[in-house]
Amino acid sequence: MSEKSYILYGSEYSPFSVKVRSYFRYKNIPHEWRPRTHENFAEFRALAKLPLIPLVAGPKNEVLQDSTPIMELMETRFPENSIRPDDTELSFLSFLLEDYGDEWVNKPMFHYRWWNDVDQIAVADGLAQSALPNGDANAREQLAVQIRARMVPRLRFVGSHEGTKEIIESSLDTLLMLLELHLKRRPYIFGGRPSFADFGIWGQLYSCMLQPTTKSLIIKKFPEIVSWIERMLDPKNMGEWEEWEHLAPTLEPLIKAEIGNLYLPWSVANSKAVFEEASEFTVELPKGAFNQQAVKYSARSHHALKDKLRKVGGRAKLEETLLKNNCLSALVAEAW
Ligand SMILES: N[C@@H](CCC(=O)N[C@@H](CS)C(=O)NCC(=O)O)C(=O)O
Repeated sequence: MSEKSYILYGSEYSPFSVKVRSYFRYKNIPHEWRPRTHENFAEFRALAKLPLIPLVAGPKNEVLQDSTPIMELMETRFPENSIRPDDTELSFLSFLLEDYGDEWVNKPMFHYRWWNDVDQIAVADGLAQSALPNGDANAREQLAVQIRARMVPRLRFVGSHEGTKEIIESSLDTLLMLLELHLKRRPYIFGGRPSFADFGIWGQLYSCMLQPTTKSLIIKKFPEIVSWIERMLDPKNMGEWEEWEHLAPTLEPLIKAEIGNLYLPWSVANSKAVFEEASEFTVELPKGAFNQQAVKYSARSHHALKDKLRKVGGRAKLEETLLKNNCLSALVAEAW
């Protein structure tokens, strides 16, 4: 590894880690992918400000965490093959879809990961195997049991419980159905090149492929998504950004159904709860009430998205698109 390389600590099972790894690959950023293991955990902990992966250790003792800011910073250092569509309005939509991937698609991914026995067992085994690559079978088995017992109760952190199960599962169905149609005509969400949107949504769907229930759902019914998931593992520039007029017929339905009608109403209600220091909140969504504990991180990313929208100059056409797709009010609301 050259001295100018970045070390990327992550896990194959961490959607945010593989998101950054695919980004580094696409941008040809010199890096070493270092799966976090029990053996290197002390080294990771000494660097980490937050106990989270991905973590990027850069030249000159620099430590970076949080996938979106990592990628935004790298865009300034490695401007070639930008992942922001040239058009500022499309660039904003790409951030919106990325944010939806990170903060909402994470729910079905995590829900399916820890809901059914078959998925709990497969993922806990995989996580134990990656944490102890040199351990014996017995140690790995014990670790898998511990991981499963620790993670299943965390379903409530993403709001997954009997009362929300159907909303979460049908949201993934809708995303897959609409994304499948959209990807029939292009290799990436905004045309010939991957954007922030692809990396965000892909990280979560790649994780879904490591879980038996979602893997079989995707493989059975969504061949375009399977190809895109494979393509995004090591993405290449395959052409130009497309015009909104070409993208809109199949991208607007996805934005409206998933972001306008589900994710943003949830996100506003969450931000309001965080603002009011409420520990939990309930929001009425088209398929019923969604109740969960308030998430500070998602409230921060909601504010960051609103800031990004404010910075788009001459955004009349964008605002019209957002309005038409039920997204505008959530992104211009004053307090939250
Ligand atoms: N917003 C953060 C989220 C990072 C995150 O939630 N990472 C999870 C794994 S996907 C994590 O590190 N959880 C604790 C652990 O695995 O020890 C990002 O985009 O990087």
